[in-house]
Amino acid sequence: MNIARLILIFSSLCLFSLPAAAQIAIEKPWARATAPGARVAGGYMVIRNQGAAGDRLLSASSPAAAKVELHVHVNDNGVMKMREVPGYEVPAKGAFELKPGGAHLMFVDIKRPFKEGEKVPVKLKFEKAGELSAEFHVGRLGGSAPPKR
Ligand SMILES: [Cu+2]
Repeated sequence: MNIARLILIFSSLCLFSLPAAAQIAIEKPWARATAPGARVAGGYMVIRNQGAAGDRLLSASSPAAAKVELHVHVNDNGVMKMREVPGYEVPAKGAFELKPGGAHLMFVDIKRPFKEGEKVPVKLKFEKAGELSAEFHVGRLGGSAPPKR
């Protein structure tokens, strides 16, 4: 066995031992500030998958809310409605975007209002990448883009 072949074997071993979490990046996680008395809040981000295999966001949780659901907006006879879904598919070498009016994390029964400038910790559980943590920066009430940071 020559050296070049040995190096090839070692480098492919290294590739396989790369933790799957390194393949998933959470970009610009943010949430909307809430109106007084609101029980829910929306969270948004771009989930980028640098890996060669697709992954799936299975669930999310946060100490700031009783639960965090994965929601999408669907057009039901001309009326936009939110619906909970069991996961978001993140394609290989691709991305899945959560944004106002589209897919979003729904913080349900928030413990206190989300105030602009705060950060909300969230744990995201992926089928392959496992658990990742992200800090959602709270932007304006009704804002449509991530806050500047
Ligand atoms: Cu929702």
